[in-house]
Amino acid sequence: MQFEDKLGYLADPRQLTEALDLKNASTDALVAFYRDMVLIRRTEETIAELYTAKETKTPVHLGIGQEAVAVGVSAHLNSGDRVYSGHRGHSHYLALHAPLTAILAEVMGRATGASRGMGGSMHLFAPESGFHGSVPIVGATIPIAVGAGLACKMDGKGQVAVCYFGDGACEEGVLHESLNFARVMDLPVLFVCENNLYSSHLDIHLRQPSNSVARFAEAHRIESRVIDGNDVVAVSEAAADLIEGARNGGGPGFVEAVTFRWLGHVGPNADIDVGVRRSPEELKQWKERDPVRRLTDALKEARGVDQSRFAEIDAEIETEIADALEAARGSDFPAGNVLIDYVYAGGRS
Ligand SMILES: Cc1ncc(C[n+]2csc(CCOP(=O)(O)OP(=O)(O)O)c2C)c(N)n1
Ligand SMILES: [Mg+2]
Repeated sequence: MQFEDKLGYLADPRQLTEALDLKNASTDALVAFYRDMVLIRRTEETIAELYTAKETKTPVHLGIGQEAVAVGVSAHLNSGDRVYSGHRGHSHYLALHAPLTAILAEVMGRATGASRGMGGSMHLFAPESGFHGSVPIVGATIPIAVGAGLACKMDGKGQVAVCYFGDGACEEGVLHESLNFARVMDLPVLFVCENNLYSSHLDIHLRQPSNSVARFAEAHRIESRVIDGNDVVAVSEAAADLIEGARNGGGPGFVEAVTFRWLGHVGPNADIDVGVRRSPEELKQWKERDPVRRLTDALKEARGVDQSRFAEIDAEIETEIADALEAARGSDFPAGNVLIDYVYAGGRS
């Protein structure tokens, strides 16, 4: 079989390493993107440290290197919109400014966690921030987001549902059923695929006849954008267009954001020893496409933002994380007798 390299330069980490083209985005909005991306990265680095120190009570799937996707999409969401995610969902939760203490407490198994300390990293929940849940079953939240899209349409208030998933989820039948239903019913759903070219340890070229997944959207007549997922401006532009269309009755949209995770499938190691083709060279090249560094380079060069502004934000984030960590560590573990209280809606009785 001939493998189709449809992504070309988007999947070649030696390309797109230069400063971003900031287009006409405002400097304030771009600095806010920087802040959100650094908050996500530093929180995930903190979670990695907690994991290594055996302070976590859960496996952790880290998305360091992929921060631009969630930040670019979330910039266009309003209160009342509903976001769903999967096993690698920290960035999707944090980009909505969902509570920092609750995510740290959750991975540490504490009662103040986002799922009361009983779910772990892959069961985050913060509906007051628009995050309606993540679950580890690959593809499982996609139809739930479509159901939320149906509810948004029935409510008629111009709200949208967003579902984040990986390239691996395109190998689940439910994605295709969901795309079809969303199209046929013209539902306001944004499907966001973080195509990091790997599912667990398996390179996409060993799993698919093509490295681009937007063809599945095309098959269902859903408008799609295939973009550099490490370019927060490109993500923001694509999301803005498709979300606006969905709010105005145009039906679903699909973003294929091409990106790469710097760490391994699960845990804080790099997985360069277990992967097929995931070599130290490839990883080093992908780090050259760092979404944070490309944004700061552009803000310095094109907008004259001083390094001291970034340093100030970094310091604020360090304090924010330290405070959240202290609060999480100070929280109790859930009492053993509450274990089945939340299995069924309405509680035990
Ligand atoms: C239905 C199902 N099959 C298999 C798994 C095991 N599994 C967990 S994550 C994962 C890989 C998913 O890859 P992708 O969707 O590309 O997301 P990424 O990890 O790259 O972010 C697999 C196979 C699972 N959790 N659920
Ligand atoms: Mg993947």
